[in-house]
Amino acid sequence: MKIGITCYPTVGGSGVIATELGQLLAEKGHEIHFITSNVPFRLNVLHPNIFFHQVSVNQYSVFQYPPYDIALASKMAEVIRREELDLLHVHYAIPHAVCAILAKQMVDRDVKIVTTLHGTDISVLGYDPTLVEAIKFGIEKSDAVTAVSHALKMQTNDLIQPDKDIHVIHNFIDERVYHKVNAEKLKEAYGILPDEKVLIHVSNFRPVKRVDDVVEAFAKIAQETPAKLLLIGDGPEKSKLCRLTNELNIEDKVLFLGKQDHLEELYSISDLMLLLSEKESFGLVALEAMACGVPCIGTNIGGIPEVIMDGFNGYLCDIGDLETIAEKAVLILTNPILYNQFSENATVTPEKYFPSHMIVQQYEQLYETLIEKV
Ligand code: GMT
Repeated sequence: MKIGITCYPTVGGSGVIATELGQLLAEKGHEIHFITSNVPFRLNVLHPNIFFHQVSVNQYSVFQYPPYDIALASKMAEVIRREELDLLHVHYAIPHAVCAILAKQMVDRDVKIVTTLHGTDISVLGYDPTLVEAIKFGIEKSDAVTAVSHALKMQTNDLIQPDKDIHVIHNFIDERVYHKVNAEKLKEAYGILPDEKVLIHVSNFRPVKRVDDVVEAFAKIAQETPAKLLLIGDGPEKSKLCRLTNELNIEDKVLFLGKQDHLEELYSISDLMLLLSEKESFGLVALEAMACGVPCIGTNIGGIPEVIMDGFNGYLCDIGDLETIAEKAVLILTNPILYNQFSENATVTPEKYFPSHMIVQQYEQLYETLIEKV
C-alpha cells in the first residue's frame, strides 16, 4: 500500500507512534510518505520505502495567523496526486483529519482516511465549544477512526457523540529499542550513589501531568529510603517545579535532565516510574519504562489502568493521594522479592499485551478492509 502519514513531528507520544508505525510498515514493504512540518523526531533510519514531504507555512503580513492547516491540506493533495496514495493515516482529529478531508476533496481521488485519536484532541479540545463541531466532522468523515485505549473511545463517545464506530488499537513500543541496557556508568556520571533508588518521570511538564505531585511524593519517599528523582522533559511547569524542589529542600536529590533521546538508557538505570497525570489516554512512557524492567505507579484515570495493572507491573493510586503513592513506592522499592516480581512482570508487559507485530498488523488489516471496499 502507499500510505501518507501526518502527525505533529515534535509532539510526544503521538509523534512517536506515528513514526514507529510508519517505520515498521515500511519494513513490511509498504511505501510510506510522511507529510509533516518537520522530519519527525524519531525518524532516524534511512529506508528506501520512506519518503518525507515537508509542509512549509509561509507568513504573510495580510494574514493574522500562519495558515498551517491550509498549507498542510494543499501538500497532502499534492502528495496524494503525485504519489498515487491509497490512504492517509492522520494522528489527531483536528486539525489533521479535517485537513485530510479537505485534501481528498481537492484531488477528487478516493484516498481512504484513517484518523487516530491520541487523547489531547478529545480530553482537552473536546471541552472547547469552539472546536467540538470540527472534531465531530473530522471523526465522522474519516473512513475509519481508532483510539489508543478503551478509555479514550468511551470518552470520545461521551463528549463528542460521533456517528462513527471507533476501533481501539493500543499503542506499542519498538522492542528493538526499548529493553534493559547496561548503563551503570550513567549512574555514576549523574552522581547517583550505589545505595540510592532511582525514580523517573518523563513528560512535557504540562499542568495535566501533575509533576508537582511527582516531586511531592518523591520528597516523602526520600525520607524513607535513599533516592534520586530524574525529571525528563520540559514544559510550562518547569520553573514552578524548580521552586518546589527548593521549598521541599530536595534540590540535591532531583535531577532536571531536560528533553533527552536514548530514553532506554535512562530507564535502565531507574527503579520506578511515577506517572501521576489527571488526564492520560494511554501513557506510552509507562510502557517504554516497563520494557526496560521498570515498574510504574500511576493514577487510576483514563487509559493508565490499561497499561499499569495494579499489583502486577505496578500500582494504581487516586489522583493527588500522595500518602498512598509514597507508601506503595516505598513498599516496592524496599522489598527485593516483590520488586523483582514486579520488574519481571513489567518487562514482559509490552510483548505479552502490546506486541508491536500484532498492533502493526491490526492497522494493516484496517487499511486493507478500507482499500478493498473500493
Ligand atoms: O501526553 C501528552 O501531552 C502528549 C500527547 C501526544 O499527543 O503525544 O500524548 C497523548 O498521546 C500518547 C500516544 O498515544 C499517549 O500515550 C498519551 O497518554 C496521550 N496524552 C494524553 O492523553 C494527555
